[in-house]
Amino acid sequence: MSTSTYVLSGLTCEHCVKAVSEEVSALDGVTEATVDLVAGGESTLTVTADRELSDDEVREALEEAGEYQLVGRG
Ligand SMILES: [Cu+2]
Repeated sequence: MSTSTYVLSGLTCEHCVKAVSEEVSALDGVTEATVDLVAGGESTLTVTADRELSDDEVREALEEAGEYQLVGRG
C-alpha cells in the first residue's frame, strides 16, 4: 500500500469533491481517495493504492471529473 497526496485547483464545492473522489477511486488499484476541500484555492487529494500511480493517470481522472487541475504533489 502506498499513500500519496496531490495538490489540486479548480474545486469549489462538495459536488467537485464527489466528482474527483469518484473518478480517482475508479483508477486501478486505488482503495481510498479523499479530498480536503479549499474552495477556490488549493485542495488536497489523498490517495491510497496498492501500486504507484503516475501523475498522468491522476490528471486523466481529474479531466474526467471536470475542470480540475493537478498543481503538484503534496
Ligand atoms: Cu463544485
